[in-house]
Amino acid sequence: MKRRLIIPLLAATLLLLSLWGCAGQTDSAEDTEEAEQDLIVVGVCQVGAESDWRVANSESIKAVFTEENGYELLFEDAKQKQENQISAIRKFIQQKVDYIVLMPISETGWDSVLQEAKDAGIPVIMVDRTVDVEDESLYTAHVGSDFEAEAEMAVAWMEETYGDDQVNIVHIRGTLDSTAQLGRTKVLEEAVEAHDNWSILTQLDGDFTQPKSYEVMCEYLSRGDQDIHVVYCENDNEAYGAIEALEEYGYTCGEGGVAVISFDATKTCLTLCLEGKIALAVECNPLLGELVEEVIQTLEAGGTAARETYAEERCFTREDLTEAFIAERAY
Ligand code: GYE
Repeated sequence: MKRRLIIPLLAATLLLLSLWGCAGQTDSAEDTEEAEQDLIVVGVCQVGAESDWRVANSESIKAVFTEENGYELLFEDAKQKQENQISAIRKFIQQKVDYIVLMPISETGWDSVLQEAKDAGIPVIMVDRTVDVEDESLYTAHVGSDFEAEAEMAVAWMEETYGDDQVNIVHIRGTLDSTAQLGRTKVLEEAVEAHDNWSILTQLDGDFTQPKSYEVMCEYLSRGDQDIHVVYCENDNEAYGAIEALEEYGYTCGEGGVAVISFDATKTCLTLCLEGKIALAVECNPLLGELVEEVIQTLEAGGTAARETYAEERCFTREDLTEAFIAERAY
């Protein structure tokens, strides 16, 4: 339901005009009507604030969906719980928002609540991750990243770096059943299958957070000396936790030591990459606000939004980076 916003400046001008005795010359009721603007009400259901990526993603959404841009933003932080996301969607339906934007924590378990949104006639736009539903018409569009393509960049780098040498990999997974985890894991596992000289020493669950990754990595390293070549972390914060644990246990990260691979490539990660502690940073662009707005504007104009919109992404090694480049990055 569109909300009416009276633009204060125009209202004040009308008041002044009437005080100056000009009101008789204009139809003030009509002008007031013209001074009103429809706000598009957008209910955003964010995963939480588990990573630097997530914080940048929320900021990008909040920067776009402002009253000045014609929106009323209802923002819910689900604190990394799917049940909170489901309750938030139900609340948005009751509030009769115009659009629901969902960053789904996991891929499964959405069919009924999305059906409720569909029955209420509210388009749902998936952002960042997506969902696995039987009826694809339960959501209108997806704006995010191609997580498999990201992981292919990491695999290509490993092929180029290690050639026929043995590669022992510690794999720290992100939140299980999230699109980012599924894509990044699938490509790695398939590549390990396809390379006789690659093996996964262990798979740990870091839940995309630094403390969890530090904890599981410490637990693994406490079992004794490991011959680790690569630690494949499914996001930056997991990489920070892993590095902390590795260094505590006497490993060197970088040149002549363990190669840490990270996804997101936020500023701190790029700085660690420039310092040599992170070998490869695969970019995952969190600045999705404007792309989401484009979808909403297309729908507002009666058009059909693209089913999938992927942000452009690349990867970085130390050689690609300078301090100035990192300083200029928006996230
Ligand atoms: O890589 C991670 C975040 O889904 C792309 O979630 C997102 C991932 C991102 O917590 O940092």
